[in-house]
Amino acid sequence: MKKVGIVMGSDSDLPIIRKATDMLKSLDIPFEVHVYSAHRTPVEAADFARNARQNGFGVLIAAAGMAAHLAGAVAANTTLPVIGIPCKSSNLDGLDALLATVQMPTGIPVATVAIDGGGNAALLAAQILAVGDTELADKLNRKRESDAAIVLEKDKKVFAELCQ
Ligand code: RP5
Repeated sequence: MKKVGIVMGSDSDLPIIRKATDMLKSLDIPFEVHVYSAHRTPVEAADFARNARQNGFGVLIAAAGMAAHLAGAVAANTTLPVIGIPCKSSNLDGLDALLATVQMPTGIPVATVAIDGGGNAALLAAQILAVGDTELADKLNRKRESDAAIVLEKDKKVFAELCQ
């Protein structure tokens, strides 16, 4: 299976990345994690993206806060799909990072998830890999079913408490 490549702008983004790595682990998807900044280590960030396809990655996740240019900088250097996670690391509550990540110019797309959306970034990466992997697609279908069962269990409890 192709690996998911994860880059974060700073180790202060780790709590968000852990949500992604936990999800990938639960789906048995191989991944690699790096701290590369679009601003502080631009050469390493670009090299990682340029070499990602030949290094066995199928999709990349880039997480950054504040002036969050990492996902865009990564996407500029690869035609692998890039998922951006805007991180809430400033007193603008992540809105700065959201706009910087999502507002990409035509030609260099970044699939942006919610602010701090590490779990969904991993699931979207899994869904991209599952396009060519029926075993992984089955696993994702089973996860959807078990997630739905949890919600329906909560529905029963709330109904019993408030309506019976
Ligand atoms: C961004 O600036 C990082 O992705 C991080 O979210 C934010 C703050 O970085 P630190 O100052 O904590 O290293 O580049």
